Amino acid sequence: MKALLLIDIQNDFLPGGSLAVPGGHEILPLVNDLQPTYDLVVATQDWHPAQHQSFASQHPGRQPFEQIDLHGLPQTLWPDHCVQGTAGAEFSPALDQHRIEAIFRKGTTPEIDSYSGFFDNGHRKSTGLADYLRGRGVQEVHLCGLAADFCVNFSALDALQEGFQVRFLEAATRAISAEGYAQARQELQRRGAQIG
Ligand code: VGL
Ligand code: ZN
Repeated sequence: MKALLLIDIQNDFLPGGSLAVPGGHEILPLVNDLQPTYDLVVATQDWHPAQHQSFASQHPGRQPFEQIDLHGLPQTLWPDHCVQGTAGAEFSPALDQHRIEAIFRKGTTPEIDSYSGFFDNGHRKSTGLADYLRGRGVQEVHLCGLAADFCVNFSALDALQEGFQVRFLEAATRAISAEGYAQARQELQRRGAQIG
C-alpha cells in the first residue's frame, strides 16, 4: 500500500496568508492530479493555539524569523499562523479534499513546535500517524505540500525513521528558504529518501 501525505496545504502558507510560502499555490493542480493515483490519502494540519510559543508575538522584543531557545530546543520564531479555528488554518479551497481519509493535527501544545506530522520537535509526543499508516498496511509514503524545508522535510525524516519507504515529491512542494531546502534535500537523500 502506497499513501500520499498532504502536508499543511493551508491558507496561511499560501499567497495572502500570514506565512506565505513563495509559489505555494503552484503545487495545487499537481497535488490534485496525484491524489487518485494512491491507495490512501492522508493530510496534516498545522493547528496552533493563539498563544503558541513559536509565534514571535509571544516573545516581547522578538521578530519573526529570529532564532531562540525554546525550553531547550532551537526555535525559529514565526508570524502568527494556522491558529485553531481561523480561516488561515483551513485547507486551501483549491485543494481537492474528497479523497482525504484522515487528518492529523499538530502544533497544539503551546510550549513545543511540531514540524513533522509524526512527532513534535522534541520527539516526545506522537500524533499516531505512523501507527495509523501501519494499520492500513502502508509501506510506502510519498510526501507533498508546504513547506519543503520545514514540515515536509521533517515529516519525511520521521517517515524514514519509522521504516517507511519515502519519496519526496519535489515538484509538489515549495520551500520557505531555497538554501534551507538545498541542505534538507541532501540529508533526505543521504538517509535513503527518493527525491522527485
Ligand atoms: C510550517 C513553519 C511553522 C510548515 C509550520 O508547515 O512548514 N513551517 N509551522
Ligand atoms: Zn506552525
